Amino acid sequence: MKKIVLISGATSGIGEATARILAQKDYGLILCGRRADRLSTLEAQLKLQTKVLTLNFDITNQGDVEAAVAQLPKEWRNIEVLINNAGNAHGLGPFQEGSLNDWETMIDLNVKGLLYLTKAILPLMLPQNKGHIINIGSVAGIQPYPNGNVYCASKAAVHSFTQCLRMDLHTKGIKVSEIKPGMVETEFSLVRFKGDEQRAQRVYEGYEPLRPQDVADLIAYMLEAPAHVNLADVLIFPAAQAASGMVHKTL
Ligand code: 8X3
Repeated sequence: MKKIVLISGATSGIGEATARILAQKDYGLILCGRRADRLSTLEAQLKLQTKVLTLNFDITNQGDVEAAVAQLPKEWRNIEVLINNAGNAHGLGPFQEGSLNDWETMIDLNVKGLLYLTKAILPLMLPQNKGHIINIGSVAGIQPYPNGNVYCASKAAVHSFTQCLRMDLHTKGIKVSEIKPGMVETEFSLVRFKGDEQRAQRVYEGYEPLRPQDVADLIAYMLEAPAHVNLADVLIFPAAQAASGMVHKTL
């Protein structure tokens, strides 16, 4: 096995696609997620290609994050790559009509969860004097859009934090990168619109959105770049997209 990679939010979308591509490339995979059934299915499939360990915990609970990392067996502790992928949007509407519960969920998951996991993994990475942390942000973090309020703010926090973390770690041999995807067809809109399939589908109609595999390919490329190269900050759009909310649809 080439390197040990830990992926949060590995049970669907970009996280799952990344696990599948890195398994083909012989990385050892620690797959994290809340959906135990999906984790075991993925583990059973990917075990045919590489070494896999699954960790089933809630990233928004700091105690659970610490406990999950503390219980890693010795042979899995040399984590070289952390992919902070877990994150979601909940709701899309004017701030004044927003739900406190949705805001808490996004801040807890997109911001605090990412911080908890990074804090827990760094003590394993720092003694190696090498490593790579890839945070999955969003174009929403640099180009906020109407009704995106708290989601955009949470991704702006990821963007700002990633830049600071790169400064804090650049003397420690640890690369820090951010990927900011535009429109990617995953469960993202289904979650954002609380299971409303028609509304979610409309987001991806009339153009070819990115697939989770497109972002996973980028992650693999970033990991396989020469040691002296860091793709520090990458915006990735489908060809039909020019900016947040600006997609050329042919409907
Ligand atoms: C996903 C892209 O534009 O829907 O973060 O926020 S967007």
